Amino acid sequence: MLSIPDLIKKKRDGGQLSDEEIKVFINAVTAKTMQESQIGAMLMAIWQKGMKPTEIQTLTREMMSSGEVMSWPDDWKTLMVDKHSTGGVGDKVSLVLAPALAVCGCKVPMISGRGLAHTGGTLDKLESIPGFQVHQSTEQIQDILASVGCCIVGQTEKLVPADRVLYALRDATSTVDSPPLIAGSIISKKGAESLSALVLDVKFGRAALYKDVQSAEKLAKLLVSAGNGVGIRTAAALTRMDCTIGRCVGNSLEVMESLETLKGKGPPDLMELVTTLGGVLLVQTGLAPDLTEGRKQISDAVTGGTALSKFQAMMEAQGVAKGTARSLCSARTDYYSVLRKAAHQLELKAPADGVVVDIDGMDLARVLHHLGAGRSKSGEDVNHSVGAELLVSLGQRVTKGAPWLRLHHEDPTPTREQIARLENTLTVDPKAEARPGPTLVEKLLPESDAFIL
Ligand code: IUR
Repeated sequence: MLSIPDLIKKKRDGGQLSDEEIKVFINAVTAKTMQESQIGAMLMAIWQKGMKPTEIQTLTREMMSSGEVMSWPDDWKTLMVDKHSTGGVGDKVSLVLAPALAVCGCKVPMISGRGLAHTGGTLDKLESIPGFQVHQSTEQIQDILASVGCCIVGQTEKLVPADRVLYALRDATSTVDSPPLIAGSIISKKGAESLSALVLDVKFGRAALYKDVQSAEKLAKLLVSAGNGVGIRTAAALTRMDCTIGRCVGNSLEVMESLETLKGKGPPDLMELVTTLGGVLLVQTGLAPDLTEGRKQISDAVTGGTALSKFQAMMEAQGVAKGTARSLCSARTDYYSVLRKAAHQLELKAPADGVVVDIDGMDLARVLHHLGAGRSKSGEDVNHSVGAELLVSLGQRVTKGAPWLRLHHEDPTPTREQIARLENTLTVDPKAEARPGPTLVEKLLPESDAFIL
C-alpha cells in the first residue's frame, strides 16, 4: 500500500491512481488523517496532471459515499430530479423550475449553494424572503417532497463531507478550476441526493466561468460522463451567458422577477432556460415523450399559475408565514410590503438614440458585488436589497435620455467611477435595427433525437 506522500508523488509525476489509491485519499480527507498541506499538494498535482475518465468516476463515487446517501420511497425512484448551473448573472432559473417540475410530477430535492463573488446564489435569493428556512434535515426534505413535491435547501452537514474539506482547500490553493475536481465536487453531491435524472446548465461567455463554447463543452462532457457513471441519467445544456438572465440582478429583485415569471409575465430568455432545462428532465424521467412536449408541460405549469401555487406551498413548508407567502403570490402584490427595499434608487439615462446591442453582465455584476449584492469571503453577509433592474432589453430601441437601468443601493453609495462603469455596460448602436434578443441555448448533450432544439 502506498503512503500518502507516495500517492502525491504518483499523481505529481503524471501517474494514474488506482481505485484503491483514490479510496485511500478520500478516506484520509474525510477522516482528517491527512495534513492540509498534503491535501493541497494532491489537489495541485491533480490540477496539473489531470485525471483519466476512470479516475474521475472513482473520485466521484468515493466522494459521494464519504457521507450520507439519501434514500427515497420506491415509487419516487424514477421521479427524483435536479438541475445544476455553473453560475451566471441574474440566474434565477431554480426558483421557477423547481415548482414547475413538481407540478409535472417530479420530486425535486434541489440542493443549492450560496454565491461567492459577484452575486448571491439561490439560497441568498430565497433568504431575502422573511422566514424562508434553507436549512432542512434529510427527514424534513422527505416530508416536504411528500407534501409539496419540491424544496430548495442548503447542503446538509452529512452530505459529502469530503467535498467540504476539498472545496475550502481548492479555494485556498488556486485549484478551483480543475475539471476533474469540479466534476467530482458537483456530481458527488448529486449522487448523494440519489437522483434519477440531472440536467446541467453549463454556461459560456463573458459572464461565465468558461469564456468559449469549446471549453464549456469539454467540461459538460466530463460532467455528463461522471453523472451517468454514478447511475444518474445526466444531460447538459450549453447556454450563452454574456448579458444578464432576465432583467433583474440582486437577491430580492430576482425573487420579484421569479414571482412575476410564475405569474405568467416572465422575460423570454428566462422562460427559454426554464422550459428547455425542465423539458430535458421530463424526457429523461419518461414523463414527456420528446423535448417539444416536455417544454410545453413546463411552460403550461408556469403560465397557468399551477407552479406559482407550488412555490407558495414550498415557501410555507420552508418556514414562511402563510400571510407573507399569500401576499407575495397574489396578482397585484406590493412586493416591498414584504421584501426589503434599498434606501436609494438611481436611474441611468441612455446616452443616444439607437438600439441596445450589448449589456455587459459581468461588469454590471462586479459593480453590484462592491455595493453589497455579493460576498468576497465565505460566511460574509450579503445585502439582499442591493441590485439593478434593467429597464430595456437587448435589441430594443431607446431614445436619448430615457432611463435604461435602475440601481438599488444603500451603504456604500456608488462612487463616480462605479457609476461610469455601470454606464459603460450599455452599448447603443444608432444604426442597428430593432430585433428580438438572442436565444441562449446553444446545444444539448448528449446530442440525440430526444433533444432536438
Ligand atoms: N459548485 C460545486 O459544487 N463545486 C465546484 O467545484 C464548483 C461549483 I466550480
